[in-house]
Amino acid sequence: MYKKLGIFLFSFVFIFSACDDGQKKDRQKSESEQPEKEQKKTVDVPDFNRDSAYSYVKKQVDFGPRVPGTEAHKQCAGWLSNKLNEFADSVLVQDFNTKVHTGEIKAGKNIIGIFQPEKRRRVLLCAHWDSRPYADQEEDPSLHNTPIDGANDGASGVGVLMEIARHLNQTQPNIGIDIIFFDLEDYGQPQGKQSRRSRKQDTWALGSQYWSRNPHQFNYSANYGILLDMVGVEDAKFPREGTSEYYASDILDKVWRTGQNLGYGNYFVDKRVTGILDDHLYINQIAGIPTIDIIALDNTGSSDFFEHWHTLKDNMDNIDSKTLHVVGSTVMHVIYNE
Ligand code: AHN
Ligand code: ZN
Repeated sequence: MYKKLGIFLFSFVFIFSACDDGQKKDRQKSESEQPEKEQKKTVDVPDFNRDSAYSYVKKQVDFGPRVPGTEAHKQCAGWLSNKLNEFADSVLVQDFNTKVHTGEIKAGKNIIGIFQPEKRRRVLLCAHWDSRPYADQEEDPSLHNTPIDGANDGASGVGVLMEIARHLNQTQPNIGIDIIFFDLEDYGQPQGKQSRRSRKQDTWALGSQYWSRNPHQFNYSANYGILLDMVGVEDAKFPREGTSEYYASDILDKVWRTGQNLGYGNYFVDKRVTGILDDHLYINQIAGIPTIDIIALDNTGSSDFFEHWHTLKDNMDNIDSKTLHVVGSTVMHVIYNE
């Protein structure tokens, strides 16, 4: 028990209270005094800036592959926590050690930004920030041990959330938001070669598994969660993914309806596909927070991942800021309307 607490280390990067609390309270008061009709008026949602989001994606990729244990990973963690701290009320870095599929122990960092901690109603937004150590979907086997840029697979979701964080600092929604950048999502066991007996369980999403068992606050809960994964390719198709449908179909409905009403029906498609093992699985199963995954699959409409998944072509050449905007503005419309 104490041992467990012992490794549950938080480094408080900074806690600062530069927020104009007084002003915030006045704003809330005047809102609640408005007649009911007025309150139902559609709210002004700040404009998600696609160039800003793109620059946050590029910044991460410029560090090099963010593979746990490397200098690029360390440098990027520093940038992410400092940047998030410019926007959030506080940032926590949850350090943990975990065994990966090779049997090695790796150090990971989940980076958590907390906005309006006083609010009881909360939404969790998350993405993974590590990148895969293996380009194991390359045709040429000699490339299978090369780490990938993970521009789409990893950096895109984090870039969108960082841009949302920038707005949360300027315009507060009625709910609290927690943003988590999970580490060690993509260290999963490569498929194929091994026999069935040596195939290991639960080798993906290690940061979210850790956090789901050890949330950053005692008794932490959120009303629901939204995971972003691979949200940066041109003409992305986001299907209704099975794990999300099983645990949180009402949230899926709400987000898809919002995207479709904004004119993004070509992205938020009503096609249902089988469940994917991703960070949200453990948030649903262990933390008990209904959480959906906005995840791009192959845009031909099959249920495979996008074309360059786990290859060296998952780089900035294949990031489209229009898709970042589609996802970012949809999520912003959802949270500013809560
Ligand atoms: C599996 O391949 C079982 N899950 C992949 C989840 C993932 C990897 N998301 C991004 N990279
Ligand atoms: Zn991946």
